[in-house]
Amino acid sequence: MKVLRYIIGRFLHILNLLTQPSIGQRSDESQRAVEEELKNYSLYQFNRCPFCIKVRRAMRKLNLPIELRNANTNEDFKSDLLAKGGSPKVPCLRIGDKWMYESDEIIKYLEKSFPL
Ligand SMILES: N[C@@H](CCC(=O)N[C@@H](CS)C(=O)NCC(=O)O)C(=O)O
Repeated sequence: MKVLRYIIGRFLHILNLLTQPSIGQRSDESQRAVEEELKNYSLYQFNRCPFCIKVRRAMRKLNLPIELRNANTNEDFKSDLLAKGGSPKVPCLRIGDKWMYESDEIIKYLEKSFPL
Protein backbone atom coordinates (compact mmCIF):
# COMPACT_ATOMS: atom_id res chain seq x y z
CA MET A 1 0.00 0.00 0.00
CA LYS A 2 2.81 2.38 0.94
CA VAL A 3 4.65 1.54 -2.29
CA LEU A 4 1.50 2.08 -4.37
CA ARG A 5 0.91 5.45 -2.68
CA TYR A 6 4.52 6.41 -3.38
CA ILE A 7 4.23 5.46 -7.07
CA ILE A 8 0.90 7.29 -7.52
CA GLY A 9 2.25 10.35 -5.69
CA ARG A 10 5.36 10.43 -7.91
CA PHE A 11 3.27 9.98 -11.04
CA LEU A 12 0.90 12.83 -10.08
CA HIS A 13 3.83 15.06 -9.16
CA ILE A 14 5.42 14.54 -12.60
CA LEU A 15 2.08 14.87 -14.40
CA ASN A 16 1.49 18.12 -12.54
CA LEU A 17 4.89 19.47 -13.58
CA LEU A 18 4.18 18.57 -17.21
CA THR A 19 0.71 20.13 -17.28
CA GLN A 20 1.13 23.32 -15.26
CA PRO A 21 -1.87 25.67 -15.68
CA SER A 22 -1.12 29.16 -16.93
CA ILE A 23 -0.46 31.85 -14.34
CA GLY A 24 -3.35 34.28 -13.82
CA GLN A 25 -2.82 37.96 -14.61
CA ARG A 26 -3.61 41.13 -12.65
CA SER A 27 -2.47 44.70 -13.08
CA ASP A 28 0.96 45.32 -11.50
CA GLU A 29 -0.64 47.43 -8.82
CA SER A 30 -3.23 44.83 -7.78
CA GLN A 31 -0.63 42.07 -7.89
CA ARG A 32 1.61 44.08 -5.56
CA ALA A 33 -1.31 44.56 -3.13
CA VAL A 34 -2.13 40.83 -3.26
CA GLU A 35 1.50 39.88 -2.63
CA GLU A 36 1.67 42.27 0.32
CA GLU A 37 -1.35 40.55 1.87
CA LEU A 38 0.07 37.09 1.16
CA LYS A 39 3.09 37.81 3.39
CA ASN A 40 0.77 36.70 6.18
CA TYR A 41 -0.01 33.36 4.50
CA SER A 42 1.76 30.00 4.24
CA LEU A 43 0.72 26.63 2.89
CA TYR A 44 1.76 23.58 4.91
CA GLN A 45 1.99 20.81 2.38
CA PHE A 46 3.78 17.73 0.98
CA ASN A 47 5.23 17.89 -2.54
CA ARG A 48 3.53 14.73 -3.79
CA CYS A 49 0.21 14.84 -1.92
CA PRO A 50 -2.60 14.99 -4.54
CA PHE A 51 -4.69 17.37 -2.41
CA CYS A 52 -1.69 19.69 -2.05
CA ILE A 53 -1.04 19.53 -5.80
CA LYS A 54 -4.66 20.59 -6.36
CA VAL A 55 -4.23 23.62 -4.07
CA ARG A 56 -0.88 24.58 -5.62
CA ARG A 57 -2.46 24.45 -9.10
CA ALA A 58 -5.27 26.75 -7.93
CA MET A 59 -2.66 29.12 -6.44
CA ARG A 60 -0.87 29.23 -9.79
CA LYS A 61 -4.09 29.92 -11.73
CA LEU A 62 -4.84 32.76 -9.31
CA ASN A 63 -1.22 33.98 -9.31
CA LEU A 64 -0.85 33.65 -5.54
CA PRO A 65 2.81 33.16 -4.57
CA ILE A 66 2.08 31.83 -1.07
CA GLU A 67 5.08 30.53 0.88
CA LEU A 68 5.17 26.72 0.77
CA ARG A 69 6.15 24.90 3.96
CA ASN A 70 7.02 21.25 3.49
CA ALA A 71 5.65 19.52 6.60
CA ASN A 72 7.12 16.21 5.45
CA THR A 73 10.79 17.17 5.43
CA ASN A 74 10.92 20.07 7.91
CA GLU A 75 10.48 19.06 11.56
CA ASP A 76 9.67 22.61 12.70
CA PHE A 77 6.87 22.95 10.16
CA LYS A 78 5.58 19.49 11.04
CA SER A 79 5.42 20.23 14.76
CA ASP A 80 3.93 23.71 14.24
CA LEU A 81 1.21 22.22 12.07
CA LEU A 82 0.22 19.73 14.76
CA ALA A 83 0.67 22.02 17.78
CA LYS A 84 -0.86 25.21 16.36
CA GLY A 85 -3.09 23.92 13.58
CA GLY A 86 -4.40 20.99 15.61
CA SER A 87 -3.90 18.22 13.02
CA PRO A 88 -0.93 16.83 11.05
CA LYS A 89 -3.01 16.78 7.86
CA VAL A 90 -1.99 18.64 4.72
CA PRO A 91 -2.77 20.81 2.90
CA CYS A 92 -3.30 23.45 5.57
CA LEU A 93 -3.40 27.16 4.82
CA ARG A 94 -2.13 29.37 7.65
CA ILE A 95 -3.48 32.92 7.58
CA GLY A 96 -1.89 34.66 10.55
CA ASP A 97 -3.27 32.76 13.54
CA LYS A 98 -5.93 30.96 11.54
CA TRP A 99 -5.32 27.43 10.26
CA MET A 100 -7.54 26.21 7.44
CA TYR A 101 -7.70 22.51 6.48
CA GLU A 102 -9.40 20.72 3.55
CA SER A 103 -8.21 21.39 0.00
CA ASP A 104 -11.68 22.27 -1.33
CA GLU A 105 -12.24 24.79 1.47
CA ILE A 106 -8.83 26.36 0.88
CA ILE A 107 -9.42 26.69 -2.86
CA LYS A 108 -12.89 28.16 -2.35
CA TYR A 109 -11.46 30.67 0.12
CA LEU A 110 -8.62 31.72 -2.21
CA GLU A 111 -10.93 32.07 -5.22
CA LYS A 112 -13.29 34.24 -3.22
CA SER A 113 -10.59 36.36 -1.55
CA PHE A 114 -8.33 36.90 -4.58
CA PRO A 115 -10.43 36.85 -7.76
CA LEU A 116 -8.69 37.73 -11.03
N1 LIG B 1 -9.83 15.72 2.62
C1 LIG B 1 -8.49 16.22 2.78
C2 LIG B 1 -7.52 15.06 2.59
C3 LIG B 1 -6.09 15.44 2.97
C4 LIG B 1 -5.19 14.22 3.14
O1 LIG B 1 -5.63 13.07 3.21
N2 LIG B 1 -3.89 14.49 3.25
C5 LIG B 1 -2.93 13.45 3.52
C6 LIG B 1 -1.74 13.57 2.56
S1 LIG B 1 -2.19 13.19 0.91
C7 LIG B 1 -2.34 13.63 4.91
O2 LIG B 1 -2.25 14.73 5.41
N3 LIG B 1 -1.94 12.55 5.56
C8 LIG B 1 -1.25 12.62 6.83
C9 LIG B 1 -2.17 12.47 8.02
O3 LIG B 1 -3.39 12.32 7.84
O4 LIG B 1 -1.63 12.48 9.14
C10 LIG B 1 -8.26 17.37 1.79
O5 LIG B 1 -8.94 17.41 0.75
O6 LIG B 1 -7.44 18.25 2.08
